[in-house]
Amino acid sequence: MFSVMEIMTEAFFVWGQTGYAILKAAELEGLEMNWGPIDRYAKSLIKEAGHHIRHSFFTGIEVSAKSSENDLVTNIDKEIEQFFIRRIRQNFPDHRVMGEEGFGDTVETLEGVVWFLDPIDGTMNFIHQKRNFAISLGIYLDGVGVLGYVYDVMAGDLYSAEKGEGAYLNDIRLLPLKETAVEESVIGVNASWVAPNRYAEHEPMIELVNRCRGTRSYGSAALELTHVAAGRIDAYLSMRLSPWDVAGGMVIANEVGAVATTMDGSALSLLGQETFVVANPGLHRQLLGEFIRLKK
Ligand code: 2AM
Ligand code: CA
Repeated sequence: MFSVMEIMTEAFFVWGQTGYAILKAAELEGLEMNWGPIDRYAKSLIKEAGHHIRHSFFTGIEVSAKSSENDLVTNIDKEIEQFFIRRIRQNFPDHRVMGEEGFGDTVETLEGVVWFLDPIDGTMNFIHQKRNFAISLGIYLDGVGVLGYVYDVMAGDLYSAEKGEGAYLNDIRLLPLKETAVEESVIGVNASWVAPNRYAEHEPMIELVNRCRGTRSYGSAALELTHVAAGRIDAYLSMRLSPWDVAGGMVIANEVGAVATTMDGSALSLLGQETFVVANPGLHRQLLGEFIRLKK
């Protein structure tokens, strides 16, 4: 049974600005924000965008370099971001969007509702493998993650979560994480961070790689977060991720009891590039205590 608020909010998708006025009036009357209709709308946008991405393999993909030869973007990344932003602005004019390709808003504070969007997380996989990439979307209210989505486009798997309501892979609820010691853990880590790098001492990372049960590297932070949430790997760490890489996946991982922080143990600011580590609570503590030594 739909609540009055849900019916009014749904109407707003159909009536555009008129519906928006109704929604604002309802908010002003002190009704609590109901995320159900936004959740359904976000899922429908993601599915439509996924269809467009899969179709792009038949129509052609133009690749260009951004900051370096290894930092790639395609016309599809840009088109998908513009598709989301057009729809979000049409239906939620007072929400802001932070997107990787720069078509969204310049977000310097997290007040209100912010959508963090990576239209294609794992662009290199998209280009080279034609799989193992995702649409990543997180919807935050005043800096708190409320809705999170990671859509594995080629597998057709949608990971989603609403704060306090559990995390799902399609219709299947994900189970709470189990604690694991390093010796019985599979760690998601890119080889770059085991080689000398400017962010963290690599010697303890070598020890981590030697002591853990195994390592994996999937090339999409959003998907690696879902692998942690689904218990396929026990931790994922990276020295440099952007808010749109992790915002959606963090809502999902939080719902199964994972801890996600920067490598110095603080909450992510979600306002710029940061170090990142996510794991079950005990392993997270062990990683920070024994294996991560940040350079000054
Ligand atoms: P992307 O594909 O959206 O660029 C690869 O290991 C992971 O790190 C991907 O999630 C990738 O996201 C992200 N990534 C790659 N280069 C990055 C950079 N310069 N800053 C932040 N994240 C980056
Ligand atoms: Ca991207």
